[in-house]
Amino acid sequence: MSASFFINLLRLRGAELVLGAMSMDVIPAIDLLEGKCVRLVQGDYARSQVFDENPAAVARQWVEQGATWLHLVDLDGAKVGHPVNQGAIATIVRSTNVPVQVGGGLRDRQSVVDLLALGVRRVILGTVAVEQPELVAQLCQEFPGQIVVGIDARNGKVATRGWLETSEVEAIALAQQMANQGAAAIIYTDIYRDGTLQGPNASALRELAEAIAIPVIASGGVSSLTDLLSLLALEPLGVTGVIVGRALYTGEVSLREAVRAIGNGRLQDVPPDLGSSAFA
Ligand code: AMZ
Repeated sequence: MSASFFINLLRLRGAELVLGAMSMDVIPAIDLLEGKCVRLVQGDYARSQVFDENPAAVARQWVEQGATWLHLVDLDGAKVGHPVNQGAIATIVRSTNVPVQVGGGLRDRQSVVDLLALGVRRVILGTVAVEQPELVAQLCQEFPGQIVVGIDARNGKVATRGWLETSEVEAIALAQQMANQGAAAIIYTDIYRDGTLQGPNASALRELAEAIAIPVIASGGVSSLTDLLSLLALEPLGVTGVIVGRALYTGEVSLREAVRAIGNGRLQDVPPDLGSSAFA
């Protein structure tokens, strides 16, 4: 076997490593209200719009179009304080083959255990991170890698209980505390931007990502491929994914294009010298 064979093999492995290390998850959001797939504007339950009566069909469509994760929110659950849409969630988990993360109404250990037993890969805790941080610490120990904290901010302060309340807790301080307690990642949502197609809050995301060493997933406001590309500047700081909602449902963003632009196997990461010689 020639030396050039091994050199080319090494180059390919290098490319794989680069591709593996540098890819941002584009995560479609499926918000569930009364078993249907809806979108709200700025989290306002009075401004809900039904996009599809069959969330499992929506989930399958996103997977077909290249989703590597799905983000599910039990909006009824977030409002009333316990899971409500488990039926729809179970159907989605059963009928898709990508990992699913779920938040909304998980306020005690049993709700978390029950969702994980359905095959949900990661759970998202919001309100309890503010109200019972010690429960989050316990759950992080019990389910390492599976507890993600959702920090939903209004002017830098954390909102809770379906975003119907705003606490005095600073988003950054809470993120640092949760990172120290073992959270696998922080999902940061800018409430004023959510469902409004105004673009993500890049400065808040930068500040957050610089303050913690665990991955940050951006959420809220994505309106275009340009918005998604702009997030790549934050990737070296640890922004590893982005949740997209309304823009996918209105067609402003094509999931396939988004994945091709910033997701797994994106073209800009192939090293320039990995030309035809490597494949000869
Ligand atoms: O849109 C809303 N009003 C809303 C929403 N999307 N309220 C809560 N949530 C989501 C959070 C997080 O993923 O973004 O529910 C989860 C937090 O729920 P809880 O019950 O833990 O606070």
